[in-house]
Amino acid sequence: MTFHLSLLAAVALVPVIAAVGFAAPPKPQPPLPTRQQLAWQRCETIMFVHFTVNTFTDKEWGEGTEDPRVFNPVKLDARQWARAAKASGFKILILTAKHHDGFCLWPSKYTEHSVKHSPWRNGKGDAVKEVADACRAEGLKFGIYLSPWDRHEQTYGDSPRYNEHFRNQLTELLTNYGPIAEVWFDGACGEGPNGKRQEYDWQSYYAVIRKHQPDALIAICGPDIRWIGNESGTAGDPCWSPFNPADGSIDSLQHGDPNGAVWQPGECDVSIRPGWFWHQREDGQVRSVDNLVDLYFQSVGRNAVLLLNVPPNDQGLFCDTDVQRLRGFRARLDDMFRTNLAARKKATASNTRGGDEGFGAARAVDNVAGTYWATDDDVTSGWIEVDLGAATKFNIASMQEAIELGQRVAAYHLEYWDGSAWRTITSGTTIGHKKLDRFPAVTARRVRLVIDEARAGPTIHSFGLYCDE
Ligand code: FUL
Repeated sequence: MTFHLSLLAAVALVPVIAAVGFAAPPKPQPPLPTRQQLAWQRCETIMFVHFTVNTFTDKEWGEGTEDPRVFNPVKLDARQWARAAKASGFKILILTAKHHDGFCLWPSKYTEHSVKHSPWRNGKGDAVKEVADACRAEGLKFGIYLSPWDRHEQTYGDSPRYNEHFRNQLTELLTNYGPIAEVWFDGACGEGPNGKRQEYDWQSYYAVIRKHQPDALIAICGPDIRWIGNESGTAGDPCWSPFNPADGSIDSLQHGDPNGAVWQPGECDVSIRPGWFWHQREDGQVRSVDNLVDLYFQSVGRNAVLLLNVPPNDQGLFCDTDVQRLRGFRARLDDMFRTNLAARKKATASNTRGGDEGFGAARAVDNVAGTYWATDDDVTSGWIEVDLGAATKFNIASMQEAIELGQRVAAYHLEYWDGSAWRTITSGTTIGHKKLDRFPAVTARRVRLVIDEARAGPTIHSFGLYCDE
């Protein structure tokens, strides 16, 4: 009996399968992100923390001759930093373990120029450990900035010896402080006391990282994440994650390269204040909430990651103003993106992969991880239309590609039906992980995201409409 029923069911299903079809997913379009790059991109906002002797000497670049005794952040509370980062939606915190002045925030075995000769915690302190622990306690990932340029270290300029010194310090940081999500290498380089210019052995540094922290991403002077080409928090438009590392031009850093063979997404580093380090005179120059929101749109909203620096003061605390602005920033974003007006609304498409609703337009508005609208392989342009059910006002659009299959879209526009014709609202180039557009409010019931050009059939993970008033 059971057998007959299931046979019947199977027979009944045959025509349905034939009519609708179960399509295979689209072939990935290389280059592709690694699992670690994908997780990193989804973090969206990362906090940078610049802290060293400069915090006490009012400098941006220390000379390397600073007396370690100037370092005395008597109220240092890394939990305060981590709480502020967490509460404002940051997912990773990157600390300057050593800046260009060479002063180490941890008691390195390889130098005397560190916290161990400071009065802070009677020379028994380890700021890297306190920050790493605080991050973990708050559920943040931890990253390190380690400046290759070291204006204190005597072996600097004696290339093989300094490279070994640098690898030793890197090893300390990578083996004593738990998982490291990101290692940030600045490219600054100078002459050592011997009058010679240091030649960094990058490949050997990378090997140390891969050995001890295979999940860590190596940023800027490294293969995994590219610098966006400025320190103003603005990605290019277009902004491709495919990249051609042989082309180091600012233009290519800004925009990436649709024909690039390597997946190297952009990171926008910028400070909440004019300087990277805390200066009392800049206490009144903390970015406003609106300005921070603009940064978010220009970085995360253009397929990059925002790396926002918040410098602790000479007490070892984030200033109240900075904390309030961070809170305001997150509150604004939460308000803006609270209600997706397109969510689970009726959606149709110009083409659906194999006629399979598993790749239908509804997947772009279902708010489910891992689903997306996809077209047949030979179809590289087309649209999805959302019927909002009633005339609805909106002024922000959010689009996301399923970048695990590669970045594809090169040009798109948004349009609405005004009762007699389709009218363009806004147009753009790349989408990638996330593209955000703001425009004068439109009130409409039917809205289309039109993909005008793509490197392969588009795969749209999400399409959202919001009203920010
Ligand atoms: C630069 C450094 O010289 C600045 O001091 C800062 O650390 C910034 C993030 O990178 O190149």
